[in-house]
Amino acid sequence: MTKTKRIFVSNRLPFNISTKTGDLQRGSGGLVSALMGVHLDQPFYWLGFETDPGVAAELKQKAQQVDKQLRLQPVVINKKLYDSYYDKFSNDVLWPLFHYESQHVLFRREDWNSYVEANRLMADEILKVAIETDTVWIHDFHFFLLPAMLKERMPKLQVGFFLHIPFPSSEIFRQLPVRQEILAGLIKADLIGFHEHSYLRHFTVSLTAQMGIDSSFLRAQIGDHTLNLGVYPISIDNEGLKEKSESAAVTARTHDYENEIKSNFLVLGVDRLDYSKGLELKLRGFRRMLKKYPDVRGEINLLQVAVPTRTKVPAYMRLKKEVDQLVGTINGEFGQPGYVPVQYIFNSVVENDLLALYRRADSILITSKRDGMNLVAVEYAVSQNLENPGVVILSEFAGAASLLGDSLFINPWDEDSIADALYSAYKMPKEERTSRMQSLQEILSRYSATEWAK
Ligand code: GDG
Repeated sequence: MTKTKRIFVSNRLPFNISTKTGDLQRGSGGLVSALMGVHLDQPFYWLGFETDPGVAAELKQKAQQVDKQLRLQPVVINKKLYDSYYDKFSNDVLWPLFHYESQHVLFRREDWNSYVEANRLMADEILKVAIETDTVWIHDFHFFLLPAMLKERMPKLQVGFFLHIPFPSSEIFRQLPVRQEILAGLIKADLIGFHEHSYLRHFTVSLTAQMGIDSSFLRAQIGDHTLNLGVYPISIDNEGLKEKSESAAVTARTHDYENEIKSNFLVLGVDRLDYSKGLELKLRGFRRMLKKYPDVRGEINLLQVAVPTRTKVPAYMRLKKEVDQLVGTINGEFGQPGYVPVQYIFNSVVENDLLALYRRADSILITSKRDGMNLVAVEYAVSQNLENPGVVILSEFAGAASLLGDSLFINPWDEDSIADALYSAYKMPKEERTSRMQSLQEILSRYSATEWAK
């Protein structure tokens, strides 16, 4: 008898081939951080797109070096189709709309056609490796149409779908010209998971408004098909991350940073340079703090790691320019010899450096305008040393806010809210920092990527 297997599907595979060394290299981003933390005790397939056939062949061959259970299945897609389905429809329509940034939406019918075609290509490839008793787990907004495409041809296949970004209010969702087509594709899944209750609620309202389908909070009966719905906040490999952050290599790096980064109170920011992450709001809030609380000048520094993303897209270029200017303005206005308030890195850092920065920083500042979850907040909390922990300052618009109740919450649109939270974090007595962090770590110890996946 053929063994039942699990099949993961995401836009890209979790690895690529380094152009410098030719080695397998882990991809970045929240989805990879979470999914690579899932430990499964049986083989699983992972399908994702790759535009270069040579890289695809190499990926397949090298995959077992990292995990013997993992069977990477690169699906080769033509570059032109990929650009239209991914860069255009997924990233210029679905991403901004689902993050309440309608002004960035650029809908073109031909890109929608590419999205349908790319979903069909992925469905064909899944059906080459799947049998009826398998479970397919689809990740994210790139594949809203896959559940229906799979079920049509293999009705008994178990199909799960997890949305890594917010599901927007029905009033926003209805702006999408292909709103019904998207829902029709998605509702054929057996289970749809969201990070947060409000996303699920928005989804059920749209289901009623657009499709006339009523649902209880956790189930919709659509003819003879039962669609299950659930809230499953994503997590990471907490134990693994904790261990790494206490390792000798990270401890040595943390000491380096303690000597190199001169600051009495270091606030850290780690975000992709995406408009959803609110970097410009973060800088305005930081500037407000320096104005409103003169005693912090010379004391508090912000170190912002801004990871480049979609650098050739005009909206992202404009954002970069605005951020560059704000950094210059703040440093010009409040800098002194020996005190540069904002240090800004437009690059990514390697994992050990990131963990050392988490350990070195006195606070993490997250100002997302909208964020499905936000794993940086989770990672920061997990990596803290309880002997002298830092403070999590978190936007109320990040999904993580529902989980991390002992953070200091801010409304990123309110400069004073950011300024006041920073000042409170700076003044916070050690006992309060410790009790807040203890409670955050306690909550997070109950969540792991593997439990989430189960
Ligand atoms: C999407 C949703 C949701 C960042 N900079 C560096 C680096 N990172 C890693 C972090 C973290 C990940 O990237 C970022 O994850 P987030 O969750 O914060 O954000 P997105 O990438 O936008 O992820 C998000 C997530 O999916 C999962 O469902 O939470 O809401 O938008 O793991 O550590 N890693 C390294 N260097 C960096 O410079 N090594």
